[in-house]
Amino acid sequence: MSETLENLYSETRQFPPPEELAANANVKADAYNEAAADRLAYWAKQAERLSWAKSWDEILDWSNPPFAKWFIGGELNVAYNCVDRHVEAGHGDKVAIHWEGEPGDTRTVTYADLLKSVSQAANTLTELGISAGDRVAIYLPMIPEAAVAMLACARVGATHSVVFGGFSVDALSTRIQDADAKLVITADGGYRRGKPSALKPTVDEAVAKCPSIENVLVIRRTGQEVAWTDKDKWWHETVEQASPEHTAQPFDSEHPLFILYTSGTTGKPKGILHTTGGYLTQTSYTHHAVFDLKPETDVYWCTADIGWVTGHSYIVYGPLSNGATQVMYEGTPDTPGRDRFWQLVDKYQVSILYTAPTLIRTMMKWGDDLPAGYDLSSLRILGSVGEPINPEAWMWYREHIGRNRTPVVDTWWQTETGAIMISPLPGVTAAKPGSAMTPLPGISGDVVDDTAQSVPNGGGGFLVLRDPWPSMLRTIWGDDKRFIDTYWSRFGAGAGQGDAVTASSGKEWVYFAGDGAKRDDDGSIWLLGRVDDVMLISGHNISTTEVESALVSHPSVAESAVVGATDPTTGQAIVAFVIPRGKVDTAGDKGEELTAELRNHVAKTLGPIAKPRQIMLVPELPKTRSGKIMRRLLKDVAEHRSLGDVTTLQDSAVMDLISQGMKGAK
Ligand code: 6R9
Repeated sequence: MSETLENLYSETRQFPPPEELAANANVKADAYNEAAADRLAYWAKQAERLSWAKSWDEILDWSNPPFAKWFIGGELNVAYNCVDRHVEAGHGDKVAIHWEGEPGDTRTVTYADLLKSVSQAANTLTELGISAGDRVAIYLPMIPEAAVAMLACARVGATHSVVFGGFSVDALSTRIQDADAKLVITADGGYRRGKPSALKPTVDEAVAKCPSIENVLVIRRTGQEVAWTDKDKWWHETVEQASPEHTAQPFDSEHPLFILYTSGTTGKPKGILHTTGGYLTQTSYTHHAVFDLKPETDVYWCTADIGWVTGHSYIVYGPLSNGATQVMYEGTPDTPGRDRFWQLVDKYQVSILYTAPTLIRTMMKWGDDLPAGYDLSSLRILGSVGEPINPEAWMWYREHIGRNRTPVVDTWWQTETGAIMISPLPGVTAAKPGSAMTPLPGISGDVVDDTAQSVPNGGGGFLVLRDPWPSMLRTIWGDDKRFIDTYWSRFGAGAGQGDAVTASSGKEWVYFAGDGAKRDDDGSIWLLGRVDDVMLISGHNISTTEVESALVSHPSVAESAVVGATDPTTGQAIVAFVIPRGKVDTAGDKGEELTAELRNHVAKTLGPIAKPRQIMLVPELPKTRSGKIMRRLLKDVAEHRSLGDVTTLQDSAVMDLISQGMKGAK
């Protein structure tokens, strides 16, 4: 990619916060000034929201960049912060988790219940020989024990590595091996799409390839038959029989809390390492600031899976450290019906909803009538994460779910950043549909050109982060060099010098996020997708996001994915895959009429340069378990290649459907 990204899309709608929300917001506009005046003091103040067994001596040690240390000398226990302190403050009876199983069974878990389970699980971990610094793999469905298992690890100082339930034997075993884990916590299975889906057989096969595993703790969820080995122990025969007394020991602020693997498009998965004090400080603070959580009255629901970083930071650590009451749902959004989400919002009177653009666009496809049938008046803040949210999807979310009242916060961050970095503040920002707006107080995000110079307003380029932040990744597990190469060698002090760089080079270290972005005329930041996906059409750098947003702005389109396919005349040409909205008729000639109309619509919205060469109408798009579109597979289809790595695909049947449709096309 050369200096800039073409800036084709313009959006002028803007929505200031409701007055009452603004007046009572947890974080107000002065926070930006306060953080700008003294960034480290600002973070130290946020760290004080937590309970420390020993205070820190120094806020940030950046003497050995890019290896940061935060709150040096401080000691705390993460589980104590997420559970015990709320019980000690008299909130033991408060609901922590309203859990809803897919078949409709429910459990209500209070903070006192959570304390009991986490303490019991911590005692069992100790009995099984797990001590501080050991690694534990967690492979579970969305049941309360998933949070309990993570917190129990944190409580005894073990480093957890959560793997999406449903990932393959290969994915699970390579992650266990890379982290050299001693224990797996799993379940017989979980419910997905109306039926039990087994997990234990995958664990059995994986463990057979992983000699480091000494024990497997198995939760009974579905009651399916399971094979049994002498490493296996039932959770209900161990944890649930263990003593509920356990005193949490504090750990060093830089003690490893978890490893979470990100797949990326090439190479082996990267084990992103997060530590204790800085991570909890920023997840807790951002959850408080971005969702304006009022723990006494709000009911919060993040629809992510715990296998995704969003589940770590915004189901477990952020919300629980803030004493939130939240909803946790086991299953898929279309079981038993496509109204399940709205039924749950209505039933639990959810006030803060945090979900992904993929789900919002799916809901658009399913039609406006479904949410219209429910009382969604409890909602006061809506959040989005995972991909750029197209302006039309943002508008639909605000209108049909937020009933035109609620702020929408589009939150940009990554597994690597650990917590939200760029987002509106719901009581401060006049948000624009499709923009993540501005870095949070204490965060320095920037959009730069090839030479790491900030682009002017109206320009596009690469998203970077300039100063270390508390919840930043500390390294890639076992691979410091890859950590430097991947994130720190594109720009700034680390550029082109490999690991020979020293702090004395005088240049600033710049974190390369791998995302394209632009700054609009007011300076607001718009994310434009992964730089690997940027298309080069007749010498113009065009982002996939802008073309997709143009397509989604057409009333017949629910969702779209575009890729640049090799083309003899233009270098690359735009090929678009489009899912029509629910009621759109695409039978016979109607389909061709629609694609012709859509090609013209894009040309009219963005200019002729962005007109797709070809548009395919498809029933589904290939997505990861966290809902990100896998454009690389669509590119393989568009260029008539056999498919690359499909191990992280959510539903493998989708690619067959798309490839078949492609064969039928010219
Ligand atoms: C939290 C999470 C990180 C990548 C990131 C970017 C994309 C996430 C976004 C967004 C535009 C947003 N991304 N949030 N793009 N707007 N609000 O998703 O972590 O799974 O590691 O993915 O997701 O491309 O670089 P992770």
